Order: sequence, then C-alpha cells, then structure tokens
Amino acid sequence: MKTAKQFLAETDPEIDSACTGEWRRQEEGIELIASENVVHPAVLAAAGSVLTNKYAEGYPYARYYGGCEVADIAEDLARDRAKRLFGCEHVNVQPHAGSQANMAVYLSALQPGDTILAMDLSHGGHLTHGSAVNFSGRLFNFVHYGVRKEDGRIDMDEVEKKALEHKPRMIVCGASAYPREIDAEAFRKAADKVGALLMFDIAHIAGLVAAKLHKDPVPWCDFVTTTTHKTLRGPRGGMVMCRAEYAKALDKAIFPGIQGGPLMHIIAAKAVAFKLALEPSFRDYQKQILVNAKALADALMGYGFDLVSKGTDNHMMLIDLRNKGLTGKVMEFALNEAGLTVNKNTVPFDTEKPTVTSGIRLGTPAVTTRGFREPEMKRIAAWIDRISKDPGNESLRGAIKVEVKELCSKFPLYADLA
Ligand code: DSN
Repeated sequence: MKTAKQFLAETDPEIDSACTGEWRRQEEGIELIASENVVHPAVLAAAGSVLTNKYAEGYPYARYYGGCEVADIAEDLARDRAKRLFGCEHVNVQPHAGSQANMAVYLSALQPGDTILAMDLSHGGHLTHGSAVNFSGRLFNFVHYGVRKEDGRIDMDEVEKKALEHKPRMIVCGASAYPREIDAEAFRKAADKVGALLMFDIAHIAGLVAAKLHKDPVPWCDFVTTTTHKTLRGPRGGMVMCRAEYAKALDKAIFPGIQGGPLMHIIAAKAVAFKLALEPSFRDYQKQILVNAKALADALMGYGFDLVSKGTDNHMMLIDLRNKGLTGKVMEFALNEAGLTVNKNTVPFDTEKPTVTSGIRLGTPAVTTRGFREPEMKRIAAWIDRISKDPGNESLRGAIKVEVKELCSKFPLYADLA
C-alpha cells in the first residue's frame, strides 16, 4: 500500500518536487496575500479525491450522465451547508471560480449591452466588475463609482448620483482591495431609487459574513457571489446565492450557459469547508482575523506607513507607499526575498501603472490560520519597516528571511499531515 504522495513521487518526480517546494514555501514563509488562506487537511483530501473522475453535468437528481448517485450526495451536502451558513434562499455551488460566479449572474439577469454600476478596479473593485480588458467590460456597459480622495471610503452620495444619472439595470458592490465594511442596505436604497438589481460580490469577506461579523448582505441583495478560498478557507472555487425567484435562471446560466461538467472533487471540498465554517470555532477564527488586521494596521501606522482610509474594518489593508518614496513593485520583490509574501496593488488615484503601482495589499487570513496573534503582527510590521528603509539590501533581506523561517517553524501549517 502506498500513499497518493508516494505514487506522485514515483510517477512524476518533477511535479512532486514542485508540490514539495510549494509546501515548503508555504511552511517557511509568511503569507500576507489577502485573498489566500491555508485549507484544512480534510479539504485537501476531498479536493484530491476520486470525485475528480466523475462527469455530473446537470444538477442533483437531474443529471446528463449515469452513476451520479454519489456526486448527488456531495453536491446536496454542499448546497445544504451553504444555505445554513449564509441563510440564503438558493445557492449554486458549481462555479469554477469567482469570475464564473459573476458572469453567471450577469448573463442570467441582464442582456449584453445593459448598464451596470460597479466599483472602479483602480479604486479597489475587481476585473469582473467591468474592466475594459475583461469579458464584463466587453459585454456590458459598465459605469463606475470610486472612493473619496479625502478619506479613501466609498462615497454613497456619488453612488446614488451615478445611479440616477445612468439608470443601471444592476448595481454591483463588493471589492478586492477595500479595507472598510460595505453597507449593503445603503446600496439597496440606491438600487431601489432606479429599480436596479443588486449584486454583492463578497469573495473577500465571505468568512466574515458567514461569522456575522460584517452586516449580513443576503437580505438586501438579489444576488450574492463569492469565492470559497479566501476568508472562507475552502478550496479554490466560486458560488452564487440568490433569491428563489432567480434560482432557475441562475442555474441555467451556469449549466449549460457557461460551464460543462462541475468539478465534483472541488464541490466535495467546498462541502467540507462549509461544515468546518458552521462550527463555533470558525467564528473565533474570523474574530481573530479582524483583531490581527487591526494590530498589523496600527503597528504599520506607528512606523509612519500611510494606510488607505487610515485603517481597516476587515481582513486587509492597503499601504500607499508614496510617502516612503517606494513603489509596490519594489516592495513586493524585497518582501518576498525576505520571506514575506504580499502583492503590489494600485491605490486610489494611483499615478503608477498596474505593473508597478504605488501600493501593497496585506491581509491576515492565512497568518491567522497558522496561529499568529498580535505579537506576531508587531514583528511583521517591524520587518516591513526595516525592509522599507533599505529594500535593495540583500544581506538585510537574507537576515530577515532567517528570522521569518524561525518564527514560522513554531507555527507549522500541516504538522499532523503524513
Ligand atoms: N485575485 C483575487 C484577489 O487577489 O483579490 C481577486 O480575484
């Protein structure tokens, strides 16, 4: 008898070595990318299960292939648990990713060419919220709102003004680089003024929403989309929740509209993640994400870093590096060399191009999973400060990398995994 890992090592040493190298990178480095997390070994097991072999086009008990009786159980479990977790009327767990989740909503509720009001990518929105280089911006007529220059927060007066001016068929809220809570009720009011549908993309904050630490958007929205791998801590994937009246159209938009066979191994892994998220300890985990984010933000501001909106209400923060004379590109590289992984990110009203940027985005979901608390947040801020003063200094980066590795060794990610 051999483990799956042993089979991999014997069959494909190159890919085995890539998998081992990535496992080591995750174990030995500090993951601060706001959209990443570390899944439970049970989620890994389901994602690597024989369900990957199964075609199950259609939905439970109405499939286009035989032999789906076990796939039906897995998908039903995922759907039932998602409904309990979020209190939604209907859910579709088949989207392969957040992009497909958003595409399915647009295609089920709108016609190509329709107007959608959403947050500008350069102010914290997302590619699928109408970027010109994305399917969304090519198929639909997006108009955008942003944040105020003075305080980096969404200006609801501007949202309402743009809604009245452009009469969108849909308003989209939700963001991928916005550190403050988003008020679904306020967006609902704006949508109701012009008879628009409301979609909230909660991909980043899904865990906080499930834990009821951010105001519940489900009652206010026609559609709520998410990914399952960020704060929610599941496998990579997407999901859409909606009111019962849109269920049929949504399901048709996903299959056969934009996808073929669902990824049954990933749906099973989503079910496992939802089971874990229904446990009381998940709420404690989400609370600690917030405590850690605040601790990190406060410590960074103590070193003179300029945080967009001067802090955070969620799991992430956005540092505007211009007062330090640095770019996102320089800091992303220097921090990575020191064992701290972040992504460069445009800041609102950025003057650098997206491949350079003036900012970096940091998040606490992954470090909280590995057990870091406030003292570790202070150490991270101190390392970021030291690097920012001399990002080109190779020996400094090397010395910090040793310290990072030493800290990480006390907080193993997969200590119990054979
Ligand atoms: N790429 C994701 C993020 O990092 O926020 C959004 O899709």
